[in-house]
Amino acid sequence: ELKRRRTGLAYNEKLTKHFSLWNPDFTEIPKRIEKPYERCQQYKLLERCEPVQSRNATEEEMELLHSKNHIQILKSSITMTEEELKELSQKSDYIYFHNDSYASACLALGTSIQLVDDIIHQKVLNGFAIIRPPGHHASRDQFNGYCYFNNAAVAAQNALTKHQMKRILIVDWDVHHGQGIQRFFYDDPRVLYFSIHRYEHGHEWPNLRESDYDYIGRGEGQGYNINVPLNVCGCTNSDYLFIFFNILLPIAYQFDPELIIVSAGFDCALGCPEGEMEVTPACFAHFINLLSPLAGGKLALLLEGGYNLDSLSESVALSVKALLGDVCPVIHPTNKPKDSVIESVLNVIKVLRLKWSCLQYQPLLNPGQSSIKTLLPSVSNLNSIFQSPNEENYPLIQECFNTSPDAEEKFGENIARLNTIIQTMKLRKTNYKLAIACNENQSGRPKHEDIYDKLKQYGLWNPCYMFLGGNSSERELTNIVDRVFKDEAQSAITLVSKSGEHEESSITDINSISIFTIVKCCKQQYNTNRILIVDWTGESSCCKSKEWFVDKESILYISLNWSKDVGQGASCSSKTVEKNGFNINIHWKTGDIENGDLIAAFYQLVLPVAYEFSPDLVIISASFNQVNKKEVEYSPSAPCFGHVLQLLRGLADGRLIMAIQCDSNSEIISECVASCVSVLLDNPCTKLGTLVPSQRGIESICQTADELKPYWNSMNYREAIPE
Ligand code: X5A
Ligand code: ZN
Repeated sequence: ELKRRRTGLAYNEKLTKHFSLWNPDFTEIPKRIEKPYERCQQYKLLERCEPVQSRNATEEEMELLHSKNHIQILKSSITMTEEELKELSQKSDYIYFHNDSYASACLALGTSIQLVDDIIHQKVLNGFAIIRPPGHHASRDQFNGYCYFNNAAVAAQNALTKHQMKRILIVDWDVHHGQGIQRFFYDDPRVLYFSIHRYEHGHEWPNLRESDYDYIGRGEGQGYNINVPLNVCGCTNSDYLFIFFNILLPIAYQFDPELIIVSAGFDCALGCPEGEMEVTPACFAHFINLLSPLAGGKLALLLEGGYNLDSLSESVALSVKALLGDVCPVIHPTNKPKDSVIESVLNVIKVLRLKWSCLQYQPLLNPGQSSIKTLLPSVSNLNSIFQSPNEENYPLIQECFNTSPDAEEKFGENIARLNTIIQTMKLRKTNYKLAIACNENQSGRPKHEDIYDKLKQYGLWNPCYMFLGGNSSERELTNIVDRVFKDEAQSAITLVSKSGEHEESSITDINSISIFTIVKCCKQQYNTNRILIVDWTGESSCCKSKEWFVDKESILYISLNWSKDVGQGASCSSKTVEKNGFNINIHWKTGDIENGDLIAAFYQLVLPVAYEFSPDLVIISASFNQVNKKEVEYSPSAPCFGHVLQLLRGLADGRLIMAIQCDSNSEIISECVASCVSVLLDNPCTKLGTLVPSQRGIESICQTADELKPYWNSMNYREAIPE
């Protein structure tokens, strides 16, 4: 198999020709692509990416969504005088025309289509188009907000018509609402448009009523348009991740897209004067990491806004790094999302929960009784939601300019913080992706030959580095910890089995001993402050090993065990939540869970709490023995474990140690291990199909979430819900 570079990068100097001849306030300037490209160069990313052929869009492609008249007007600007250009610009909102506008818009659009096509044809896995002018405000017949052709929308439409795609997710994290994209696909269930934008109850540009949460799509497309309005400025990583965990990921996993297009605007990033939000550049890498298990990794980022060149450039470069599969830089521990953001999220859930069964974690808000205040009339019956935006009739909301008195001071603080972040950015680099500790041909030691065979069969054996020997398991484990903390390997896997001997012989299960040894070594040798242990060994160990980990809130222990005996409480007496929220045991109601339940536990519980804890190391204590047990009716599938590993890789700079207990040999265990190894080697996750949690799963997750309320800010929003 030919090894291609996984990430496509599109850039063309010709895209710098178009600019505003007369209005310096129009910050959509050529440097907006030059600087990010330069930053990618500084990070040595260009040579790691596959160049994407930039090209002009054909008329046929433009006409997929734009009218002939619209195209003609733009074309006519090629030969206009400055006076004529000015006059034409006046007819649109936040638009300037330049003799090179048509050329740039054609090239930006064609290049966007090309990148998406290359991804669909698997020339590259994913990619980034560093392009301008942006596109998401343009509609069929409107130039708007620096946008001429709608790059993301036309690329999506092309994927529908030319490649018969059936489900495309468009994530729009530009700080402005991409009303253009919304209008194109408002009736179309094949394109799920998801936008997070500054709204301020309509007082932020483009001041449209249709940008609010109750515009959910129409007819067949009802439920496939999702607006998350941000009604306050200063939204942070915590607010955005809260939206990802509680709305975007559940819906994305249920929608099961074949392709994800991101309208990647970085005007929500810290320091951008347009957005006044505070998402840090590293957080975009996390957004990408969280989306990457979906759609088989087919992810196309198209540049939209972003008007602070430093913050824009850093964000773009870190996004490209994430697409390349590099570890996500550590971000600050998350804290409680803003009340206003909680309110928006609950409002979105309120209008969508009938359509999306994955949104069942919050009790239905009873309109009228809600203690949460909205400036808008509350939605009292679902029929009133179906307002139809059409280009003739958009209710406009007055723009307001009452910037708060300390806004300037705040802006200065943000710029200072941004500079510190950029200057002190630490990027972890390792020689190897994955170290596997295994003992071949040593007497008295377990062999896992069929697992190794499976890895060889899948071509995963050679890319795994460092075959560590060692006679005592303690030495072997210490060795593994060294590899990870000395940055020789990004993550590590060790296969353990019951036959091991250990001084703590009262504890019988070897995985607990291994975890204990790893933790001890981390603390003694590397002064590790916070360790997250995720345990899905099933059977007995969940209740035993955690007893060791009681010290000073430095270990967060989460067990997700789903074997029968644990589920029915036979051998597990532990409470759901103990030790001030640092021992979490999800007790699955009937003892068996499916893919949808495991994934939901991650986006609803594990990830929010883990991002708030912000570990220095993630340890996974796993066993796949229960996967094929006869008495277990349901179980997550092998690829599903790959997904949760990918989600966890965003934490701790990718420092992840996995101890897999392999007592028996079976095809399915080998498959599970191979799936994990594959993901840790940066291969894309396998698609899982549409996922929703089961009713049993929802109950278990809700019960756990409720009990976590007092201890974890990220769970605290559940307080806001009235009975
Ligand atoms: C693409 C984009 C913003 C226009 C802002 C007008 N457009 N205030 O970010
Ligand atoms: Zn924008």
